[in-house]
Parts: sequence; structure tokens; C-alpha cells
Amino acid sequence: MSNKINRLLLTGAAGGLGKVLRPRLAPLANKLRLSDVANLGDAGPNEELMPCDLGDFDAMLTLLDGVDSVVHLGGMSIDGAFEPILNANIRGVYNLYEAARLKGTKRILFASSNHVVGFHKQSERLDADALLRPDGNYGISKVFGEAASRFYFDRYGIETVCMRIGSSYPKPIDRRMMSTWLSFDDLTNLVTCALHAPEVGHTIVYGASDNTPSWWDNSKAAHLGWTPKDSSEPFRAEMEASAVHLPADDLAMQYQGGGFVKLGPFPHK
Ligand code: NAI
Ligand code: 15L
Repeated sequence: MSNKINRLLLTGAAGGLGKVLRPRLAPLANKLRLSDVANLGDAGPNEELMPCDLGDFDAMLTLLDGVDSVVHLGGMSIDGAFEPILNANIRGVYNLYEAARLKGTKRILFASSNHVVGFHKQSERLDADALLRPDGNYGISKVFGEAASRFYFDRYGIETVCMRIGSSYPKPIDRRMMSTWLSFDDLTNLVTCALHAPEVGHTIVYGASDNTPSWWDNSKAAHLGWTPKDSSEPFRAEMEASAVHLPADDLAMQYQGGGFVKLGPFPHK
């Protein structure tokens, strides 16, 4: 029996991680539906392109039609003015879950962020129950997403895996990223495990490779069956030689959110 998902929706498909995951998710589903406000290019053999603004409820209702599971990457991915974050990350997440409820979608993988806990010190080790300490408008919007997904599981049984992604890039480029780096292969395996695990309920998982030092304890997400295989360590010498090193008392060196803790205040729009 095939465990292929019938229709899988990938939002934010034109973004950095969306482009990485697009070809890697295609084999997991009979139909991969791709959405973004930015250009998605041409549809591949089992792809459906449905451009849409996350802030547009009617469009989101159409987008979720016939969708079994969602990998939700779409939205503002850095800190900034409140209005764009409100539209894409707060209204967008509400629209996603309301549309999922109305259309019967069963599972959502929500791209949360380490910035929901950015104001914890780098000396701390956090698990899924850590106090939420967002480090800006962006982190606050991801806290909203985690809370909304919790509500939609408790009230309506829509399962969610909140992936508190660290820094998912080709390689770590500063000392902080030696702890926060998530390789693209480990990201792909995390998404695959979170889609395939028999039951996920409402799970919080930190998205980092098997790095040293490690700030995050994923023991409460063991049921996902995900074990990261890569490590930032092989990049250490290259990173030390090329990175701009900040003094140890710089706030970006003290807090898990790095430079995000120093940003703002931002204009309203
Ligand atoms: P990205 O900024 O490259 O991609 C986000 C995509 O969302 C873009 O293609 C953008 O056009 C789309 N988008 C923005 N506003 C939209 C709207 N109103 N309606 C529809 N689409 C909209 O970000 P990236 O790096 O690919 O990250 C993907 C997700 O993972 C984001 O939600 C981000 O917050 C999260 N994340 C990423 C991390 C990383 O290291 N790359 C770390 C932590 C979280
Ligand atoms: C994030 O949440 C951002 O989306 C990404 O651009 C990086 O800045 C990352 O966190 C990080 O903390 O390195």
C-alpha cells in the first residue's frame, strides 16, 4: 500500500526553503499544490500552481480545497514593520487554519522559528516547554501561529507540527549558526518524518542539525522519529576565517535570537 499523500500544499514555494523543498516533496504526493505571491515558474508533472495572498481569506478557501496536508512556509521571514507581518503571518495563519477547518485538512507543518524563544540566553538549553520569549514583531507573529495551531488541534483536531527552524542555509556563516544551522537534508527529513508519523497531535520541534554546542532538546518530539544527520562542525574552520566576529558582550552574542534582539523599533507600515 502506498503512503503517498493525495494532495500536499506547499506555501511559500517561491522562497528560499520553498525552492529547496519543491523537488524533494514532489515524490511524497500524488499532487503537489504550490502557492506564493511571487513567481512560481512552470508546473512540473505532478504540480498544481495556485498563486495567492495569505491575507485573502476567499483565495485561501479555494487554495485549501481538496488538500490533505500542508507544509506552511509562506509569510514574512524576517523582522520588520508590523503591517506586512500582520497580513502574511497573523491574518495569513488565521486564514490557513480556518480554511483547513472548513475544507477538512488533516495535518499542517508550520514553519515557526527560533525567534519565538530569541530572548533566552545562548547558555540555556530549551525544550518544547520553554517559556516563549519572542524577539520582535516577527517572533511575536510566530508565537501567534503556534498558539493558533494549538487551538485548532484542541478544538478541531487539526494536527500541527510547529518546526522552530534555526538557520536553514547552505552552510553556517557565523558562530551563532554553529548552534542554529539546519542543513537542507535534515530539513527535508524533518518535513518527511512530520508528514509520515502516524500521530503528531500538536508537536513542537526545534529544527537544527546535530550541532555542537546544542541549545535545543527535542526529546518531547521523539515520536516524529526524526534524527538529524548533519553537523555544523565540518564548517567551523571556514566560518572562523570568514565571519565578522562580534565582541562577547554584544547582545547578538548573548541571546539565542542573535542580531534579531537588537532590531527595531520598526515603523507601523
Ligand atoms: P523566504 O522569505 O525566502 O520565503 C517566504 C515566501 O513567502 C516568499 O516566497 C514570499 O513571497 C512568500 N510570502 C510572503 N508574504 C506572502 C503573502 N502575504 N502571501 C503569500 N506568500 C507570501 O523565507 P524562507 O527562508 O524560505 O523561510 C520559509 C519559512 O520558514 C518562513 O515562514 C520563515 O519564517 C521560516 N523560517 C525560515 C528560517 C530559515 O533559516 N530560512 C528560519 C526560521 C524560520
Ligand atoms: C529566521 O526565522 C529567519 O527566517 C531566517 O532568515 C534567519 O534569520 C533565521 O531565523 C536565523 O535565526 O538565523
